[in-house]
Parts: sequence; structure tokens; C-alpha cells
Amino acid sequence: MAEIYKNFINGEWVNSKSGETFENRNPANWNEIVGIFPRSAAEDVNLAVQSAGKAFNEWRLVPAPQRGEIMKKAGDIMVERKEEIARLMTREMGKVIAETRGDMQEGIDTAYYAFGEGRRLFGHTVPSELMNKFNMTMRMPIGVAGVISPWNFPMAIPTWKIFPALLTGNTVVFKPASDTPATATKLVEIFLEAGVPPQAINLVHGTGNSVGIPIVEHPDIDLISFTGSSAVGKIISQKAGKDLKRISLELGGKNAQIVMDDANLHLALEGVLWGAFGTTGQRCTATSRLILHEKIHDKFLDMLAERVSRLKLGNGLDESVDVGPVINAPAREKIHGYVEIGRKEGAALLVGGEYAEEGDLKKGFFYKPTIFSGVTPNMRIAREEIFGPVLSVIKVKDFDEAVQVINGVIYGLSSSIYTQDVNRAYRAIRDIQAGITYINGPTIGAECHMPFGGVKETGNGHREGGWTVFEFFSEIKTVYVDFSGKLQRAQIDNR
Ligand code: UN1
Repeated sequence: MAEIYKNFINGEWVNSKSGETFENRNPANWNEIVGIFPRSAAEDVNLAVQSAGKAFNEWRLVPAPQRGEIMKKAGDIMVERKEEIARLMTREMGKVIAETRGDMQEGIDTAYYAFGEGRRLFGHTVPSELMNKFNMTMRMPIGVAGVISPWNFPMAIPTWKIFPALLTGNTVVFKPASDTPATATKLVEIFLEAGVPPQAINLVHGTGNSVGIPIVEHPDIDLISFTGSSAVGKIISQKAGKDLKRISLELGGKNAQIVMDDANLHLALEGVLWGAFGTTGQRCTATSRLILHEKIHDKFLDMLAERVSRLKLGNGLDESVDVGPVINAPAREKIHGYVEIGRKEGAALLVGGEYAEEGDLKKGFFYKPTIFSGVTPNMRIAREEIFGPVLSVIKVKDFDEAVQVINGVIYGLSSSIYTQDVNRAYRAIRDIQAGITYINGPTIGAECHMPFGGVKETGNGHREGGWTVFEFFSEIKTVYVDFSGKLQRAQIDNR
């Protein structure tokens, strides 16, 4: 029997008002139902927002260090439940167990970072231009945060958003991706066990249209944090913009790794294998383009093709598997559609390019790791986000051309260059248009205490992670304290 899951609204585990449900299945074995979840709608969102609104008035007054201690407790529970939830996550969305353990660890790191931040949340003290007057800024909570998260990091990404939201004194309405509702439920259980006031965290399962949009449009939601596609990000931006909501958008990528002629090729090879095929290429930071200097192009491609054809596909619970399935049937069709486009555009298919259906693989949605060579920057497979195990290889004659190619897309999340020339490395840091640049490392693998986000159509200028995310989730209050005992007019009485 599949486990029955519920929403968490107004301090209680409840079904959707309509009583409708949806199934969540294992992408490595579609016969396996991971759970049955409430199919919610605007009426459920309304109740969740009411609850979060009520809870805000008390939660905002809890001292931040005390809120931090609850975050610490949540981190401790995550440590205890790391293996159990990692296994559930692999069943729910397919990535290999080493990676779901990493996803849990990223959540744990985020919890402990938030714990520490509870004793910081710095403002500034600033001299006044007047005598006997004191100026400062403080960070204030904002209100009810709508958190809308994707399925590829079912634990880490919700934690990136919810820990800072709660730590800074906001309350939360959380809509996880409908492909990963089970992991999200575990996270809410953890917050409750750790001591977050039950009405302050609300979980509403369902689709983007029936739950996500009502959250975005709800007048009592004060801020939105969303990770997903640029297309959906634009819709959210328009809808939320009407009410001047504060929104943080973490969107698409078309990340590239450059390999220069002086690079350590073995290192660069390990980097691109991990960057392009880790998480089956389903990261917004995944390496989707490989830009090779012409001098090493042929040799590097040979090395790469040989390794890629040996990657083992399978159920991610098997520790010997390198690459899990893609998330669902439409995703696999979309990926294969791009492979067809690449072929028609005249790129050369080096390996992969088809469904993987040998033996048990046919129970799930597997796609062979795929490499196209002879790709030119104007091809769609060089410009559009594919979100799957497909790598487009582009040959360039020198560093300047490499930079031109890497910058020639609408996205700008992550980037990487392999070179041993320190001058080139620093020029790359300066000239690549991306929120993140790795030197001699792959495009994936951000650490939770560093700002995370991108330029151009990858986002709207905010950063998750690090100290910067606490700025998004709080509002600055500027305070003037006049202790002169008289009216002092700025700009006038001191002149
Ligand atoms: C994402 O793909 O949306 O840097 C996030 C990384 C991970 C997070 C990826 N730590 O690849």
C-alpha cells in the first residue's frame, strides 16, 4: 500500500478541501508508487496564508538567536534522518544515493548556517550629521513568504529558502514540486519537531497552476522565492509585480565549461563528467556546453567519449550506479526532442542519443548520456536549456573566442574554465557573464554559505545562500534617535 500524505495547514495535517489526490511514482521504476498526495487548489492556499498571517505576529517577536536555536535543532534532526530521507529522495526523484545524501548534507549545512546567523543579522550604526543623535539600521521580518521549489534538489533548495525565511522572522507557505512532495513533507515534519510554531509553516501540495499561481497572486503573501524555469519566472514576475511583491527568482542556465590548451586534461575530464552527467544533467548549474580549444579538441573528445560510454545507468539506490533516470516521461520526451533538433541542425552525435531500455531500465525513464560534437553557437542545442544528460561540444581557436561563446546565451548562472595560466584565469573571472565562475572545477557544486544565483535571464538579481539570502528575506529599517531634547532639522540646523 502506498503511503497517504497530507497538507499541513493551520497546525494540522489535512486533506485538500476537494479531497482530490495525485500519485507520486518512482522514475526508476514507474510501477512503484511512493505516495499519494492531496491535489490542492486556491481554497487550500487561502487557509494556509491565513494561518501564516496569524502566526507572523508572534514569530516576528521571538528573538532571532532563539529562532536560530530551533534551526539548529532542525539541523540535528536532519543529521539523524539523513540516510532515511536520502533513500526516500532517490525513490522519489531518481538521482543516485550519493547525491541524495549530498542534498541532505546541503540542507544540514544550511540549517547550521542559519543557526549562526541568528546571532548576527547585522545592521549598521552610522554617525549622524547632527549632534546628540544616533543613526542605525536593523533587519526586520517582512511577513508571509511563499516558497515554490523544484524537484531536482528536493531538500537543499527548500532549505535554502525556508531556513532564512523563518530565521529572519517570516512565516511560510510552502509549495514543493509535485514530483517531490514526500521529501518536502519530511522537511516540514522536521521543522515541527524542532519547535517551529505549527501555524508558522504551512505545506500545500499540488501543481504550479492550481497552487503556485494562487500563492503568487494572494494579496497577503508578501514575498515569493521561486526556483524553476525562466518561462515560469517571467509569469511569476508579472503577476507578483502587480502588487509590488518582493520576489527572488532562480531560473534557467546554459552553463559551459571551457578547456584551454594548457589545461590539465585529466582534471578537466573528471570535471565535465561530473558537471554534465551528475544528477543526470538535471541541475540548473549542469554543464550543458563544453568549449574546447582546437589544439586539444580531438584528443579530449576521445577521452570523454570513452568514459561516457562506460557510465552505468540504473536505480540510484544501487551504490554502483553512476547515472539515474530523468524525472518523468515528458522530461525524457523533451530531452529526446532536443537530440532530434541537434541532429537536424547538423551536429554530430558522438555517443548516446536514445532511450536506455535494456533489462530493468525499461521500468523507468532512462536516457543515455549524450554528446554532440561539431556544435556551433547558433544552434538551439547550444543556446536552450535541455535539463538532461546532453552535452554540446563547441570548438574554438583561442581564449577570446571561448569567452565570446560562453557569453553568447541568454542565461548566466554557472561557468567554468580549466587552465593553468593564472592571467587567463583572472581574465575569465572578469569577463565571463555569470553569477558563478569556477577555476579548475566543474560548473556544479555550490556551497551553502556562498551567494548563489545568476545574471541575465537566470534571475532577477537576488542571490540565495550565504549572507545575501538573509537580505532578501528581511527589510531594512532605518532608525534615527535624537537625544538632544530639541528639534534638529537635518540639512538646515547644522549649516
Ligand atoms: C540547482 O541545480 O538548482 O551547485 C541547484 C550545485 C548544487 C545546487 C544546484 N549545490 O550544483
